[in-house]
Amino acid sequence: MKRLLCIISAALLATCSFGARSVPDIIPAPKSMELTKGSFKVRGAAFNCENTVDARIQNDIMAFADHLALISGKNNSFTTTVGLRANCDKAKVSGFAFVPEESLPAEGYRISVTPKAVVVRASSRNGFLYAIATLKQMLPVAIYGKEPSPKEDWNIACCEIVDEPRFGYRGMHLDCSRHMFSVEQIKRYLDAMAIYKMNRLHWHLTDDQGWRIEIAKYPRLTEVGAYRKGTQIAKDRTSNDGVRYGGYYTRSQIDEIIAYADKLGITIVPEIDLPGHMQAALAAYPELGCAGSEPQPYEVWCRWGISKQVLSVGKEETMRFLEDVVGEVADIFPSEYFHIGGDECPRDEWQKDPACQAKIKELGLVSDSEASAEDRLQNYVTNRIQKYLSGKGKRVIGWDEVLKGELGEGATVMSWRGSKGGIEAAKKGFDVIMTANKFMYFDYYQLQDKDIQPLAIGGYLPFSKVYSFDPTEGLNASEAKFIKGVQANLWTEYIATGEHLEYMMLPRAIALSEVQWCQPSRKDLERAKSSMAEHQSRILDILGYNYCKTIE
Ligand code: TNX
Repeated sequence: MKRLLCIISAALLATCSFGARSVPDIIPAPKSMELTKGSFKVRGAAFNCENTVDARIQNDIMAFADHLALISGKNNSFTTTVGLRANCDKAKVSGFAFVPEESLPAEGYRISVTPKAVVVRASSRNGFLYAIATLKQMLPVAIYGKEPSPKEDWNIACCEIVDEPRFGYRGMHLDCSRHMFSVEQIKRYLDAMAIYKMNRLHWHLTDDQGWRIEIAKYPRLTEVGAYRKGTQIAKDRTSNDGVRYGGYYTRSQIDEIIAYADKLGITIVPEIDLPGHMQAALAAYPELGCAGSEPQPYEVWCRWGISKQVLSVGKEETMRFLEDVVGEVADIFPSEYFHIGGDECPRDEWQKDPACQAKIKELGLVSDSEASAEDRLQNYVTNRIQKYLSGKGKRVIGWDEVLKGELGEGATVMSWRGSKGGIEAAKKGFDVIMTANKFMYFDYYQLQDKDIQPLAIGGYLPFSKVYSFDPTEGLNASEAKFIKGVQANLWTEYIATGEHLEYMMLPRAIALSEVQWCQPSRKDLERAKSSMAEHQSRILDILGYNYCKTIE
């Protein structure tokens, strides 16, 4: 009963107010928000921007002003002004005022709304973008659409917002190997991320079941490696639907996606998964494998699971191939981070492969209680690729398997087999991104009743469990500093369409955003759920996202 009353009063607060929504309902919740008296009339308000603000940011602000004008049905002028900042400090401005404030943290911002002005301060482009994202959640949801809606309530409540993220790396991952998604679909994925202030898309571009990025030096990777003869049907690993499946992203499509993401303040982190998960590459270049000289022993895999067919990293030719590939990919993506995979590389073939065994001997690698000689052979690969990429100014990320044995200084560990690997890495002084599968695997079911959901890989990961994730659990304050970010992963073995992809992403990505952005003291599951029911669902509806309507 008490809870019901709470919900009713929250709903009343959210709707019947003096003009504007009296308590702005924003996800992820800002660090602090204090309501003051009155409201600001947005319709027709002038936009002013300090002239020293970067031209690119000015364009972002102008685009927001134009869109607001279109939807609210009244023009918003845009002017750049000298000395605007000093006037803001003296409260001598009216309309919207965007001013730089270097003392604010990276990606942080402040918004001060009075009946006369909305003053927005930030120290970086992303800070301004997040301020705009927050303002949009304070406006009628029509702002997310394309239709002029002048009749809406174009006022925002007066308030003081001070905001900054808890973690600098706030990611979503997307597997485009098992199934491919169109450029348009990836843009929609990015759009949803941007609403919730995420800043990294980890793009899984290669795996056993398909190679999805053109590499000039190795054309067969896409000519051969991008296509499989068929796909297993549902969970039956012996089945094959017999339908050829595949494709890849051309260089210009990749550039288009990078640019689109960048406009939203999102950096794309490419992944080339090595030295396992390489069966598609082996189908294209069998000489890089451990299978010897049999005629074409490989095919792009048509099943899900962990393939035993891995690269023969004992051959110098294979290492050069890897360096060429990651080198070319590194030149395409501006991201400082480069993901080199490293997960699930079975040792079966390496134990028998003469080239790998010769390399183990040459390097003097031995098995001990900590790691096997083959584990150390993977260290050799990881270290070599890391060195190669750092020569190109890149920092590598690896799945937590890379921690076994000796990991090179400066690598970042992505903890997926629970938080264990991340905790171990942080204690050793490595940077960590938490993607613990029990909390962050969006390929799991999100409702208890499996029959009412599309087939999923397994597991049970409802909205509330995502929300409950504590990325620094088990760490003291100085160790917790190594946790640089949080990400959810979307593996797509059982997800073949854009609609299904959105269903798996949403609304769980909304829960994720508060794990990434909010300090624990700001988190409140009941608030997030009611925001979902009252507000976020309407944003998703107007944008036409397919999302899971039930929240558990
Ligand atoms: C494990 S997470 C994998 C993926 C699968 C996923 C399915 C990780 C680094 N490797 O190859 O798609 O499980 O949940």
